[in-house]
Amino acid sequence: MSKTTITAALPYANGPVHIGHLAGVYIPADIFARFMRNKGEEVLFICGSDEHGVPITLRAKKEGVTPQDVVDRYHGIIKDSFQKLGINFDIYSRTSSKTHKETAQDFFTKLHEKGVFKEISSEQFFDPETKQFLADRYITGDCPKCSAPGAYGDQCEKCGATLSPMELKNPKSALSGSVPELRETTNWYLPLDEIQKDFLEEYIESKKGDWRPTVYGQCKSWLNDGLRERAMTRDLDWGIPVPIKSAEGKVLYVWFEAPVGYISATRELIPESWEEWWTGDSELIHFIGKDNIVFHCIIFPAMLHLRGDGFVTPSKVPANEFLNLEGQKISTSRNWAVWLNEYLEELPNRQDELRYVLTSIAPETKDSEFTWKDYQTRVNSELVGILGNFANRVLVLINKYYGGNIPTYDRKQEVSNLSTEYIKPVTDKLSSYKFRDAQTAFMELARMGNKFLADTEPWKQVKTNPKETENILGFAYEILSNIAICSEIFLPETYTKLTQSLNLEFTNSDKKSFWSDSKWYVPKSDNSIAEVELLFSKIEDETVEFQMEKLKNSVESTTTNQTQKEMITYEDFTKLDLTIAEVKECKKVEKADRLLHLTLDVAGIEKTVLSGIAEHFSPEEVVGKQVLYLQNLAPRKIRGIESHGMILMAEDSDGKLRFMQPSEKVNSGAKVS
Ligand code: B3M
Ligand code: ZN
Repeated sequence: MSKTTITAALPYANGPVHIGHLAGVYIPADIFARFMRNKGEEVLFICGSDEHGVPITLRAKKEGVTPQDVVDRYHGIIKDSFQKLGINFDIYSRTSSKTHKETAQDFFTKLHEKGVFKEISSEQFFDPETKQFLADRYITGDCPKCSAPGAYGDQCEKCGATLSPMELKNPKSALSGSVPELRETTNWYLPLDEIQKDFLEEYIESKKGDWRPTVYGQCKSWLNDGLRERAMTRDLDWGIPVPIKSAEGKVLYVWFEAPVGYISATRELIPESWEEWWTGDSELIHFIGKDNIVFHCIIFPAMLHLRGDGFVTPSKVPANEFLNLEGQKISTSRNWAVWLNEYLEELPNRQDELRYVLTSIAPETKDSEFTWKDYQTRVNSELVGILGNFANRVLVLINKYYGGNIPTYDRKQEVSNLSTEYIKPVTDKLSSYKFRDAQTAFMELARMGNKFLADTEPWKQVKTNPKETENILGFAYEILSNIAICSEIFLPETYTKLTQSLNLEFTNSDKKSFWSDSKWYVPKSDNSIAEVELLFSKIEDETVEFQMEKLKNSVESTTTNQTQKEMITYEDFTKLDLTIAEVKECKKVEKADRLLHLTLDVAGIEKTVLSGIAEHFSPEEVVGKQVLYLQNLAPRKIRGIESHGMILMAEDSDGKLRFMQPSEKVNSGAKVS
């Protein structure tokens, strides 16, 4: 039997995981790994923390701690929260481990010895104060496209333009604030342009019709654009040192070594025979989000192919799209997220509810949406109303009529029909990585059970037709047993509860028959059920209200902090000439919807200002107000009118403008400092 190595993208250890990560990667990966294991396949399920890369050093800098402090904190939180959610990795490792460092350096050395890399010198920004080369994110300046200040070397967050550091106007080092210098540096490049022709074109073509169209399509568009060589080393100090003498001070590019983290985790788990899981006829399956496709479908396969030594290349890459939250993109920087560790604390013993809802809405072929209202509806109407309700009715009736002993019963239903109608749809969907549909097919079992009881009404004929009642409840117990065995891969906590209540232990051969042969399970009838425990309880409105309030508050607090601009010195501040002025006259500006033309009195001197507040205030509302006025702002001609200075306004979270006024009337021209 061939081995299957299943990997899940290594989460950056610069924060907890959130529901977008879970729906996109970790829950589908866990369902699939459980399915494969229960089929009797030889499976390894691999993951770990991705502990290098600029996001981690940025967080460390922001918190005034070391990158190692950051990754130590979050590696623990992430590992613990995955375990509590029942994400059943065979190993959850980390890329700051010794084994990973050795494995990644060895991988690089092997490629280097084969002469794979191109050594290319180029000019990079260097910080003369901190004496280090600057990664793109460490350079800020004015955006060349929209002139917004504070653009990064790789992207302008204001207009979204993708940039290169050389394009920035007035570049500055984000580390020291000094003006960076251009210095020559050499790095080792993977010649993706050459590999494209020699290998990648054919490799990607071979996935046509097999990989999801979104994944295959994205790879094809990169190939059609033509791949370029890509640096696999960086001038950074946090990462894995490049194992070449002449590469002092350089580290391996995080996206070179992170995928090698799957290999080093395997090596850590099975030191003596890890190669068997990465060579020969073993199958490699990567679960990722769509933003990681290029690394897992282009770069890593190229690395594995060039490495040779029998290394296999990824056979499946079921990448998901993105999950949105309450109508907005999930944003860790704006704290617009539902964090797994917080969910587990605030909604204890509701792991399966989260797994169920996120699988129901998983963004398998297009972006999808999580709302707390929908979460409540699905839990209350599907888990409580259908699955929990059926289980409870069967257990209560068997306890009530037979003291908990399962009656011997004559089955009228054909096992082969039941297998085809109810089990095969689940296993077929799982085999084609359609986890949403697979879970829907699983829930069909409970729907069928409820209908069976409603149609046969055992409670009505228990006195008049006891034998028929035994047949009904005996088969109802059989349906519930199939729900139990099936629940293990979607709802592991529910599986534990059901096997306890039903007093059932499924053997490996039971599971293999169910999952590999898609065969309906027939329980032994000389059995008795244990205590009846409700599988699920309702989500109350208060829970939804609490979570919505929490989400709203967390964004406001972050947004407030977020708008803090670059630090200025006291000297900078003293240059501002702020004063209180009085509005003497005010009128609209011809053909300019947003502008008002104001005449101010500043200690008896008249000043003309144009202000973009016409959509918020009428001229009448403004005349007579005392306003905060910046009077030494260089005059600008707007619509042919010379505007002197600026009136300062506060913008509320709902976008409304408010005047900044003294708490009591002061004389016009009063200084503000
Ligand atoms: N650390 C996760 C991300 O891009 C990234 C995955 C690495 S998998 C080798 O969000
Ligand atoms: Zn811009």
